[in-house]
Amino acid sequence: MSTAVAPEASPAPRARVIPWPVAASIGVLAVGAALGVGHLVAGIISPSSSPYLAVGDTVIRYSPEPVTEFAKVTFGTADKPILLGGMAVVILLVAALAGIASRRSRTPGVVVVTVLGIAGFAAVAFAPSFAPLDLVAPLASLLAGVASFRWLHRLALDAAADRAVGRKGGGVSRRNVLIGSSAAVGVAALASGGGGLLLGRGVDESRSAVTRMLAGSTITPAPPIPAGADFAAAVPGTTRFLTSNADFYRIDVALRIPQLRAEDWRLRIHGMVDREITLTFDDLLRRPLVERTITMTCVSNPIGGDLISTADFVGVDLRDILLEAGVQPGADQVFCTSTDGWTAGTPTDVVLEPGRGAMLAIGMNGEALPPEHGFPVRMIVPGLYGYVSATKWLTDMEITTFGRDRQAYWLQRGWAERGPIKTEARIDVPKGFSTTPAGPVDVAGIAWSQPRGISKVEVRMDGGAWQAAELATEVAGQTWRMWRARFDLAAGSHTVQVRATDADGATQTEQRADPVPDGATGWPATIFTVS
Ligand SMILES: Nc1nc2c(c(=O)[nH]1)N[C@H]1C(S)=C(S)[C@@H](COP(=O)(O)O)O[C@H]1N2
Ligand SMILES: [Mo]
Repeated sequence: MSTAVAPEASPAPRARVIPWPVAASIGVLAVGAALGVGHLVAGIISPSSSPYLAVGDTVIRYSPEPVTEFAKVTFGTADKPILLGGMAVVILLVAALAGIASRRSRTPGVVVVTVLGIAGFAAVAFAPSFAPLDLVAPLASLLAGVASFRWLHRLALDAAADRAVGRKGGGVSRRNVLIGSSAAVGVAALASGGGGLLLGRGVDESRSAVTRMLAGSTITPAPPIPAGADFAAAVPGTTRFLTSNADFYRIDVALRIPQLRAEDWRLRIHGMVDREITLTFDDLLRRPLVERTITMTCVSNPIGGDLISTADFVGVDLRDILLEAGVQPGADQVFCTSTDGWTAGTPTDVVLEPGRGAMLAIGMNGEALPPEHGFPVRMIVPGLYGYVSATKWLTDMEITTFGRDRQAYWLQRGWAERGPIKTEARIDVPKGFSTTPAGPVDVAGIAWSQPRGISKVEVRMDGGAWQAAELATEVAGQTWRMWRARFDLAAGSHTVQVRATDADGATQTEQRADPVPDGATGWPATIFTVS
């Protein structure tokens, strides 16, 4: 020591440098605290106001359509966890770099943490379902991030200064204060994030209660499914007629499944109606409950794809409700909004078609709707693709026109205004590029043309003559229908093709089309080998 001045009064300036691993940890801890606190406060006030989830939603919203389509097809339902996980890695990496850039001065770190906080703030503020109270969570998140960064940074500088002059200090060293404080921030970040997740749990109880209520209610049942409705027993690998809830395809843009209890649910029906109606869940239970077997289909389903499933849905008739509200002349769009801000526009004439069976569904395959399929209430219109009709977590229904500035989510992204389901078929067996032993070869699959139904399915092998497939017992026009055929084939490579004809005699087109803008078309083909 060449100086007589006390080290704490004037430490050598060069000595106050935070070692880089400590600096990186401070950045990560501060941003972790920001994310956790934001999630917790959002859990208390409004789950969708979590800045982390709002940023993820924004990324999806502004991703070009081919990117979201790619993610949907490649990762299926795992696309959101993968996005959120990737976001976490990127954010924490940025946080670590911000920490390292702040080894001497806290300014770079404070700036980066603030910019991240503002990004979360903006994502919440510009979310489609924004309400002013939603700003509390991102604000708390920003403050928690900046405050923890400044606090830990100061402690780290102190500890660095001590280390530079080799001071051990009596009692609690400033190094230990830093370690203890860092641990506290880390634990608080994890606990608040976890607390935010737990706050959605009241919904589980609400769902169990609805399942019990449905079991005790009088429901007009759907006609029983005949034994011959599928070939699942006879031809292994083919589709079962009813899809279990766990296997039912899922498509939505919700990062976090909306947490809405049945007792808190309201549906406001307004706009071009004679009488505005607000329905509670109890109101629905007091109406006649019907069960309908319906095959739902996603417009994004590629030829041969599996975005199609069938279930027994229980709910109330939507046509009756709209007749009570009194739809005014010219109102050609039923514009629906879900709690997460997603929207769909359904043609009014289809909803009001007497035999169509449009419904507000509350039950699915003998239980309350699963959360991911829209608990507590969703809409279903047989014969329309989901994006124009099947709003999950439905809370608002505005009767309006397509012409006004009410443009639904996927319309803004280039998909068609009306989404009638196209007549299509799929080959389930044999699987593409599989090898089948010589002998009779079963070819089987599904065909659909909701709400008309299927009258004929034809199959041809290696470009030969079309021959009629055997059809399973028809269940209803608004469900799929299974088919099968048997061929004696020589060893070698074969290509089988299929085409379906609807109840009106129209055969599905051979013309290949992508799902965008109104559903894929073309005759499916499967190449396989007989050994
Ligand atoms: N709230 C909400 N409802 C939604 C969607 C959505 O993204 N958000 N996606 C729609 C689409 S595109 C389809 S195909 C169906 C799928 O319903 P499912 O996930 O229950 O199979 O839900 C529709 N309802
Ligand atoms: Mo869809």
